[in-house]
Amino acid sequence: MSVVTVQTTPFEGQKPGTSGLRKRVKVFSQQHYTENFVQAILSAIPTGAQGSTLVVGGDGRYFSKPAIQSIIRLAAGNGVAKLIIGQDGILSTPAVSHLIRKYKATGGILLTASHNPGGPDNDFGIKYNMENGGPAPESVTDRIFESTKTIREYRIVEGPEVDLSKIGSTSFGQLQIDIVDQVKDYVAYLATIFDFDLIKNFLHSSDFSVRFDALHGVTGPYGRALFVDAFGLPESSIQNCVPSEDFGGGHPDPNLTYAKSLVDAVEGENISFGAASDGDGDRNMIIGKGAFVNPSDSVAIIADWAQKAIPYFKGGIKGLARSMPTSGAIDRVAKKNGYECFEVPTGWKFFGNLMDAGRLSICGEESFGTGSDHIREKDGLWAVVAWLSIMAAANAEKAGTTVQDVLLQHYRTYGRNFFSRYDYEEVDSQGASDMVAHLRSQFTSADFVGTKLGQFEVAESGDFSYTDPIDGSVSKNQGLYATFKDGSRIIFRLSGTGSAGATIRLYVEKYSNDPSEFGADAQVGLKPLIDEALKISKLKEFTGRDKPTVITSKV
Ligand code: VG1
Ligand code: CO
Repeated sequence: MSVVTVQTTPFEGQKPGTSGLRKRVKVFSQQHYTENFVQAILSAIPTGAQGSTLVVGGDGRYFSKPAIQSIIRLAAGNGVAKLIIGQDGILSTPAVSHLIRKYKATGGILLTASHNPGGPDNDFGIKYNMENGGPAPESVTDRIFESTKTIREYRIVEGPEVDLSKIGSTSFGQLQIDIVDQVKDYVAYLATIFDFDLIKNFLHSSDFSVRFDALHGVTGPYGRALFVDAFGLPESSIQNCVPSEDFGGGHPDPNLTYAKSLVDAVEGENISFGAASDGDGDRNMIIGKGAFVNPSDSVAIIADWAQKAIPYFKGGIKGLARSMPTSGAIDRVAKKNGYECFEVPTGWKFFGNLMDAGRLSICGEESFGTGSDHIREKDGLWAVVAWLSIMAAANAEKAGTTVQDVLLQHYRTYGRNFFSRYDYEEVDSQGASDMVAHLRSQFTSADFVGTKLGQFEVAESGDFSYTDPIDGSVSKNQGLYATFKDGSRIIFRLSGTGSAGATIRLYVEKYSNDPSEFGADAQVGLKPLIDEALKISKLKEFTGRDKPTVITSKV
């Protein structure tokens, strides 16, 4: 087997977004397209591809199999020493992060478009993670992008397809390939973070019932290993737990719109606790009967209970963090407990440096992403087990405590940050960028401060810019924000994970410490703010849309 150099020409638009490169399968399956991008990744590995060890796996979506065979040929052609691949090419995003760290690999290649639908007419994605297990920082993704613009050739070793279905070691020319169990290492690791026996006892000694929905994504086998095998719950505690290449034709995004069958089951069957995760297993949604845990509240509540309820944090909390659009609920927990708290741009890659520097333990994003420094990705099942730990601890203090009780108890201590996000998906790109330009000129103008949008007086506004406190790198244009005198806030930004057209995200937040409002529907209190945001943005004029496709808030 010898190295063959293949001539190619660059493709436009291979720029990694918030979390890797995401495009339609039809785009990835063009001749040379996937190979060009993977070669660009291998060329951008800071310590070089030669002699490296890479973890490879993904959510098993359509096109994963041919992509992995390409990666094997390219890895061999670039002198990679070893690939660690999940059986059948399947590994959740958190599991890849864990394996990179556990086996001290050079990095990892993740094959997923996360919460985007899969199948021949839908999305595929490729992302590179570093030796700390976290998504590549912008310095590396920029290098990848530069290389895709000038690429003229890639190097492969030709050979027969590698059978990924059998666990064990095999080789492809000089390249060693280890096919590993998808769930074992990850679930064993979670068992060191949480007290599985305590959770199990709680679930068996109360009438607290659980339903986990994998939305046909990668967490199916992980969910079964946890809920059925480890916690001894019945089959009926899990649903949609057989991964499928097109997620059963659904949208593997755990929110109230796309996880509706879980919401209906929890309400209709009187289930105490419902949870779902996304296609690649890094997101989570937590609900209770009659209760929706807003992700911005979720991370604040986990941070508040962590030392008491989760053994991993017994020794203390190093610091907290959230992405900029995420509500300030976690800031309040940090303030009360004297923890450092960071505000970073959207995307998990910005948390890694803080964790590596020992300044961050728990962090989250409003987009159903929650996690800690146990790995360097957000972790859906970690969040679910964290919540079960909280429920066990809360019930030990007072039997019969519900998810809704935990929420209200938190609001009584800290007040409530009402939060909602409106998504306008696949709008016309030109209209979206014109709208952003229109908003930028207002939000970045010095005259804007002090003006009034209805009842709201602008206190501060701008385009969010972040300077990493560890390495000093600067990320600009991360979202247009306006904060008002009463503490409320609106934010507009364009999504960096879509694959067609543009997606506009509008985030709104308002704080209240009036207990009579704590039980209210988020939409009602936020309405005046949303109306003003829509008015100043001229969203309807620019995009023709008068309704969002997804709303994140209470049912
Ligand atoms: C979205 C979310 C962001 C998240 C990213 C990746 O990005 O807003 O918070 O980190 O998806 O999530 P954007 O640019 O579309 O707003 V997923 O589960 O890849 O992995
Ligand atoms: Co995801």
